[in-house]
Amino acid sequence: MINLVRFGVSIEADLLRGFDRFNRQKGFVNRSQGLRDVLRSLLDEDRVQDDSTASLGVLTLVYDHHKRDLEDRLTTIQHDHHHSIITTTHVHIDHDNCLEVILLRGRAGALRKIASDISSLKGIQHSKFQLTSAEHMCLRSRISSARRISRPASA
Ligand code: NI
Repeated sequence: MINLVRFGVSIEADLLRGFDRFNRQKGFVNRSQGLRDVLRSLLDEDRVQDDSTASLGVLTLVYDHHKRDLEDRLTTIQHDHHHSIITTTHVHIDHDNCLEVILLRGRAGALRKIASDISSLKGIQHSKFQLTSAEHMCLRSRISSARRISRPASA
């Protein structure tokens, strides 16, 4: 059972009006629900700042597939990091443009590096990377064991 705790908060009236507006837009039924959502997001953002945090990543890319060598380089990088990549979805948006969404699992620092290496490839028109902490999920042990398996047998 969830252990709920009540506490009092004093804030400026303007700030509270803004928070109430935010809650209405989000469809939250009360301030408690809105505050829990805001706190979870804030704590999650903070956790993934630590490079060692077990995390899930979503990398969204838009690019022109006619750009020389780009698809080859994208494929090579993804093969280099196949332990960290869960899946990749590719959509042909129109004659020229592609949307690719890459889902990743691993330590926050390693995923940031992979996302940065991919996003900085010449020809990528748009990229967005989102990280979510997986520390509280069973994925934490799977990420740890994946790291163990990836070590050379002689080590
Ligand atoms: Ni395509």
